[in-house]
Amino acid sequence: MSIPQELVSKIKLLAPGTKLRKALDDIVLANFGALIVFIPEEKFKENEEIFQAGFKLDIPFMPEKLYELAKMDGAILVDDNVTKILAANVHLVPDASIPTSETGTRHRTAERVAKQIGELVIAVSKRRNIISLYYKNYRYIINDINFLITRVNQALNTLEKYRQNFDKMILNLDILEIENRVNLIDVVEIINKGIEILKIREEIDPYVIELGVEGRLASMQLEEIMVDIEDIIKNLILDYYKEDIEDEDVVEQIISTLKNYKERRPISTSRLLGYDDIANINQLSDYHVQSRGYRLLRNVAKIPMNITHNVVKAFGNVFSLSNADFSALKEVEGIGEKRATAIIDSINSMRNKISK
Ligand code: 3AT
Ligand code: 3AT
Ligand code: MN
Repeated sequence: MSIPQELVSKIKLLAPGTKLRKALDDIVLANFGALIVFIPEEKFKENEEIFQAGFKLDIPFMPEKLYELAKMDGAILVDDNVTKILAANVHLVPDASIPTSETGTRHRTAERVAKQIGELVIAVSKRRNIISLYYKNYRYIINDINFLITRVNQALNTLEKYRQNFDKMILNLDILEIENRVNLIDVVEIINKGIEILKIREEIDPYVIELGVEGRLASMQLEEIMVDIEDIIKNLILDYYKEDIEDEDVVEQIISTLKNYKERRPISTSRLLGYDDIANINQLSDYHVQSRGYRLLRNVAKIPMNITHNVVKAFGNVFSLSNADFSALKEVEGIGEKRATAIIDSINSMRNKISK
């Protein structure tokens, strides 16, 4: 489940820690119920047929005021930046032909108004104590904080284990690359694991956003677990794609295709990498491949992309790069004393892993 960006930005408006959320939580606690439309001031004036009766206000938005106004019948209108309360006790008359799947009149009205004017409408149910958000054609029920925290922590635990695994696989690949013993299966399995990690992250992102200030710690942990992972996957694709590619769009395309697969099987991933001739998993296990060196040069030695391209062109693969001497490296355009040293150090540190 991935939530569209335009909806995410609305969910953020009422995340814990915001004044709006404070008011909504108080309304839920007091068992009032509410119907709140968020709308630019001009649009409110232009749509008299939808916003009938009630009384106009022009007061700064404060949680206490919203709470007091929720005691009244009808809808409350707030400007779309949540800075002003525009009106209260308003009778909403949306186009009745707009379809709605809700039952109560408050929720039916909220859904119709959101669809008709394309703005955010929030309904707080008096009977069920839930906050529903309607925006354009979207409908989203705000989750209970405890549920969110549990869900996010579970995902963080899974991600942490996956990342540890991923790092072990990378360490193993380092050794195989230096010894020139990489088979396609090794590469495909790491890429698939990495994509798995990216997907879990995308799934919990909306929950972390919905948690607002309560999600700060989780969000920091998330960043730490995810560090460099997308770059490593991209460089692995540049390293092992069947033909030379420099085009980052091609790489992005492969990543997004892989993400869209329900499950990632080794053969389909190897096909995406351009190896059309492989028919079964056994072939993958003894299909020898060589890295071009993007991952070593970019992730380990921290060489900029344009210069990395030059180095890859000069040496062709990691194995010959690992046997290059200092002076050969310095002949490459963009490689001076410092970068040559960084490359040699990176190769040596990979070699050291083998002896350990
Ligand atoms: P329930 O306990 O949910 O039945 P309630 O207390 O939540 O009732 P009210 O008694 O205020 O809600 O209103 C009952 C119904 O009257 C709900 C709605 O169909 C209609 N109604 C009330 N106020 C308005 C209004 N301003 N505009 C349109 N319909 C309204
Ligand atoms: P609850 O879950 O009971 O809170 P509901 O969707 O069942 O909501 P109701 O019919 O019980 O809705 O109506 C509850 C209140 O919603 C009544 C009124 O204050 C408000 N309301 C309903 N329809 C409208 C409307 N068209 N415009 C303004 N306020 C409305
Ligand atoms: Mn009701």
